[in-house]
Amino acid sequence: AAQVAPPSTAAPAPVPHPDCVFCRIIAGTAPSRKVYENQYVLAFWDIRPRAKVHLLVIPKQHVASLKELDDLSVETRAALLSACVKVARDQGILEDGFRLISNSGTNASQSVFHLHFHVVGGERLREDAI
Ligand code: IU
Repeated sequence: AAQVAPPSTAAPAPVPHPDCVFCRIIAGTAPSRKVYENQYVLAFWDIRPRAKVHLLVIPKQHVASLKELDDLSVETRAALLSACVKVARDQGILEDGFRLISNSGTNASQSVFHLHFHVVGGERLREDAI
């Protein structure tokens, strides 16, 4: 019988964006404290944590911000949100409550232009913090 390859479920290899620090973290050429990774996303500690738990969840495929969300595959979009909840649960901050933030663009003071979600908790957060 002819051999038929099973349909591929692998995500396409991420295309690194030149001079993007988060693309370097994904490539392993810049350091980070990783907590979770799958074929679509990576989660790691924010280098300057502003709460007891402060993680970043990013897509492996480079897009600058939520403005470009539709450039990501539907699998990646789903994986991003699921990973945010998973890392919150793994850090033990799901029950007491946590915050999920993505600064997008100038008015939000976005500083790294690779889409990322801040997963913040582990303590009582001020209303105007993070
Ligand atoms: P912002 O939402 O774009 O303002 O957040 C960028 C975050 O990336 C900020 O909290 C930094 O501390 C964090 N960060 C990091 O974790 N590792 C890095 O190498 C760099 C920034 I540059």
